[in-house]
Amino acid sequence: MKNQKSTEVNKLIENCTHLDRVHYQDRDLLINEYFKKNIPCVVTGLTEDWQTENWTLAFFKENFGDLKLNVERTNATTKKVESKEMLMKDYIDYVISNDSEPEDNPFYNNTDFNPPTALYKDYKLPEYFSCMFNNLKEVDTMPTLSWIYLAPVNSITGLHTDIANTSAWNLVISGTKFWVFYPTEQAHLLRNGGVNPFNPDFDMFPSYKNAKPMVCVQKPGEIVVTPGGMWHAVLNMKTGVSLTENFVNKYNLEVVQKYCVENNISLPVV
Ligand SMILES: O=C(O)CCC(=O)C(=O)O
Ligand SMILES: [Fe+2]
Repeated sequence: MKNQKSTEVNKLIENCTHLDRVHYQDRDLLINEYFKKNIPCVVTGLTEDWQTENWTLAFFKENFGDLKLNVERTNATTKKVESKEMLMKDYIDYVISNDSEPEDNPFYNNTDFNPPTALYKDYKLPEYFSCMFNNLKEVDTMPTLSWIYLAPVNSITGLHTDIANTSAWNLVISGTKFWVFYPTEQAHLLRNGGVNPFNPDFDMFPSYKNAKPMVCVQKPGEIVVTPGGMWHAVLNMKTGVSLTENFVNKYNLEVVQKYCVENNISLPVV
């Protein structure tokens, strides 16, 4: 990763607080000190008996190569989104060829690809990651709050909060992700997510100078947990595959319900 983003990322890695790592069996610690307090963290050790390490780019190309994917990229300055449809096999060829000559801002499938049902057996979630809407599955896919990302190096998911203030877990299967999180009391410094954390324009967003993000360099086997409503952004420092699910359960239901009431959304009855 040699571009203008890497200078900013190195600065953030050096100067910011890094997320804590907690073993998945430390359930009470996770729930009381992180989930209930809305603090992001990294869960370790959970995937040791999962089969997700078989989910390589070659595996997806071979088994799901003819699926259509939407891929997109956003121009960091103009905010213009460029999107297109590609067959999975062509997109994977693109991701692999990008690895030897990386683009600064490659296309990314971060809005598309729900895990096909056949892959559900490859991972097993603890109760604290369960989702009360899991039984609202579509016929051929996992719950639509679940996504697989096939990420080229340098690809980015810009600053956002997750859907309806749900929380999320995100496993890096291969590759490396860099995360920035802005604790809720700093949300006003981000001007509604307009700022680009990987190349901030301080003239346009002067209040951003006071932001003190928390950061994480996430490696294979590690799961980053994003609390509902928290602004965050991700840069893929290495090409790789990841799996994420958003969830609603007793530990975050209140935050999601509050969002739904404020935005006139009725939650499905389960
Ligand atoms: O891994 C990514 O690119 C994005 C992760 C994330 O924030 C999300 O899925 O909402
Ligand atoms: Fe997110």
